[in-house]
Amino acid sequence: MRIFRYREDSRIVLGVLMEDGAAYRLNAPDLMTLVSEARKAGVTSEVHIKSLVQDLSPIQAAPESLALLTPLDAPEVWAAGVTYQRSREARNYEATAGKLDASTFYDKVYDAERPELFMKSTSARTVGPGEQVCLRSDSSWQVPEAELGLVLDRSGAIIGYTAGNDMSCRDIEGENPLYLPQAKIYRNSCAIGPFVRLTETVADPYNLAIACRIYRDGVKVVDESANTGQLKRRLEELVGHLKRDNALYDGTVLLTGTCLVPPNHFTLASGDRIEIEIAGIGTLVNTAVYAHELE
Ligand code: DO4
Ligand code: MG
Repeated sequence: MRIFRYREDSRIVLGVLMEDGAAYRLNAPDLMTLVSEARKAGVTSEVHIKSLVQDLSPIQAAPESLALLTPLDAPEVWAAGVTYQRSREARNYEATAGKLDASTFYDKVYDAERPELFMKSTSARTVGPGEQVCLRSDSSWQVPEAELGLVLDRSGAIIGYTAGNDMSCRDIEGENPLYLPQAKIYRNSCAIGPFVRLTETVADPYNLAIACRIYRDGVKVVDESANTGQLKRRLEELVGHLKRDNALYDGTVLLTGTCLVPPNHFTLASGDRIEIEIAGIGTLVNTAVYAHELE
């Protein structure tokens, strides 16, 4: 069961896509309201939503044909780093190709008890499906990072899963790890969506195929795939560190790190179409442009 939002005229509408492919318009303002209604009723969100749609007629259009938005307004997006061997190798490569040999930081954090966690985005910097993500004008080595996103409530409970893009500047981070915030946080540097799949409807979050495809002028120039089974850490472990002596807000998203890095010679160009697909969760599509080109 997957929750989405779309724009209809000037209104934001909440929808649900059921396992049989039928989609319904929900009479609720947002995902977190549904979750708290379900808790009050003592049932799972899945059971609650099934009861809400039982007398409704499905939406005639396929969700993908609607004006999809971020599935929720995430007040904060956090991200984990170097949680996959592929990311560790990529960081070591970019750090040693730059001015500072910082490989030891990435190797250490991969094995350390404490994971790398960083503030990735605020709701104003986070875009949804079909929107433009930004390239930095001061970087010449930029990539999307395809990541499984956890949608959390204020207690750190995992409400659902979404697809995320942790846009990254490999040259800026590679020059000096202290530049991480500039390599990671800037205008439209994060995308999430289009769906949140409810936790109780995912059989095994450690067995989700993830793919990242990039098209330039209609030609596929990157086609990488991996699986969340390669994740070095448990999801609860990442959340446990995130909430330690920290305040979480309902709808916070935690991106769990990338298992997909384009080949080292690749950098994004303006106009590239980025597709991030997580099996059973959804496909997030965005176009990359420089900030001054934003529509
Ligand atoms: O260490 C830098 C960030 C790593 C990251 O974003 C990732 O592994 O996904
Ligand atoms: Mg990342």
